[in-house]
Amino acid sequence: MTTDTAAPTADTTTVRRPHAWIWAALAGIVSAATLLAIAELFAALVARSASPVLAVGSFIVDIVPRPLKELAITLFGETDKIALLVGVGLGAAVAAAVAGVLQYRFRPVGAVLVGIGGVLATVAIITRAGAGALAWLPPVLGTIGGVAVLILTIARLKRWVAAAEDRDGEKARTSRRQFLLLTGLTAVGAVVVGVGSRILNATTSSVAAAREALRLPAPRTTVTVPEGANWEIDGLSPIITPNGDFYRVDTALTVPNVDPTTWRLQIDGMVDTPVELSFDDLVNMGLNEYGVTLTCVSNEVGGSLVGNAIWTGVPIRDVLRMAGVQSDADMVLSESVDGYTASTPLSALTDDNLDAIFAVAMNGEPLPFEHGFPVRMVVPGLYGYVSATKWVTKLTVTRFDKDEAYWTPRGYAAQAPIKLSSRVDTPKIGAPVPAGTVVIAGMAWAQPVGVQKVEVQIDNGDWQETQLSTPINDQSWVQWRLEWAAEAGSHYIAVRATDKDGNLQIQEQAPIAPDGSSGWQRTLVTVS
Ligand SMILES: Nc1nc2c(c(=O)[nH]1)N[C@H]1C(S)=C(S)[C@@H](COP(=O)(O)O)O[C@H]1N2
Ligand SMILES: [Mo]
Repeated sequence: MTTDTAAPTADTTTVRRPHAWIWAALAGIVSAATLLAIAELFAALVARSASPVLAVGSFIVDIVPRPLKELAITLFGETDKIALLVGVGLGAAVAAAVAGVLQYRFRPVGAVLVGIGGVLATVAIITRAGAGALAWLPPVLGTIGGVAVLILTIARLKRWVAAAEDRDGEKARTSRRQFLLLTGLTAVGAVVVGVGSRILNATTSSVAAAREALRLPAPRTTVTVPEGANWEIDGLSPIITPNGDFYRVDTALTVPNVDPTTWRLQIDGMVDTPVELSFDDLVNMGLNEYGVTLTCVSNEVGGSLVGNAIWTGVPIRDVLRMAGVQSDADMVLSESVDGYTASTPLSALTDDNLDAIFAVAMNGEPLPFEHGFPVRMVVPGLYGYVSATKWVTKLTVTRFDKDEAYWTPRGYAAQAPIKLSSRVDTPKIGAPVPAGTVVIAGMAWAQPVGVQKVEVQIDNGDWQETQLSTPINDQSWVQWRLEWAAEAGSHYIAVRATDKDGNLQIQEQAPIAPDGSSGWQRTLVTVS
């Protein structure tokens, strides 16, 4: 757009005035890119958690109101985190472009704005849980670099514009070249350094090696999946959810890296003696296996935010006993390394008949990073957000009237038992099935008492009892199946479960907030 086509040096008519605002906006973006690149570089070197984009993203995760968060999850599904980061990036780019223009027009306003942005990012970084002592360094160095780039590039741009306005062709070309050279090289450098550092930061974690090397003591008791527990039916969920297929829900933008050799679990609050355990201390208390189905409060009727695994761990009650819980306490606030908290009724953790555990392994391997490595909680019968804290490092014994957890001020109940539920896995809505014998099958769960029966209703017919697979235990879901002589046409299939206490699944529909969805799933099947 500003190319002076093979212009003879003396011909002043070819000196064109640059599109200064566009170049200023670009310089602003390059300045922000420099800020981020320097910060990422030093984050990779001295403080891995000090990435400005991630810190600002995490800050946004924490402050966005619940309806927006739900919208984000429904719009973007499991990619909501990537969508958020892209959004943060685009927002930063627009702000940086504005800062560039302001610096050009009203010096030094743009530089001051970039400085303020850097300070805010620094605050977002150092106030996050788990921020190290050097966490301020990357964003501060980045901010200095970003401000310097903005001041220098805009100064060159001004020289270029001034020369063009003076119709001084020689000077205009020189200053133009100097501006483009500085801006271009800085841009390339920022992209190379920034992307390289982020990749370095994300891929060279010593924790991955620590997980590979981890050898856990053999569990003293194991869970065997009984004969008849798992039917292999097309479309039906397996009774044990493979780790790679297990749903993931958390507020962590990047998965926390926790080194088991430096990990500590602290128990304090309303206890006789605060306790601190290392990873070895914990596993040396003796490991057992437990089959437990985990469910998210955000699971809609018929949804897939539920999975079942064999967890290896240590009962939480044994650890609480070491600390000695005071009699007027009624809640345990568990906290993860990234500051997330959950409020669990004390009784759910101390009950001798319910095995709430600190889990260290999932389906026979150390916890995957996304599922809480090295230690997470698993509590039968409670939704994950009030019990299943991943990357757990601290328990505070307290009271519901004294403390609250992450989701409590964000529209979810402080206490939330999992609602008795059933779901149709096959046939799937929208996938036509041929007429004849069709197997209708799905899953049902009723922690902590177990599923007594599952019934299916086709169109407006009678409720028919289905066949249940052999349960692993009462804390694990079961499969159910029913053979159906399907005739051509559209049919509704409804399902409902009853637990072993005789409670029928709630028919009334409820949304996921504040304490979990309810309603009988009804799906439409086309038989051809
Ligand atoms: N540290 C941490 N732990 C957490 C959460 C979180 O956001 N951060 N989310 C909870 C929620 S809402 C659920 S449903 C379960 C999900 O566990 P999963 O991702 O292993 O399936 O983790 C729980 N533990
Ligand atoms: Mo959840």
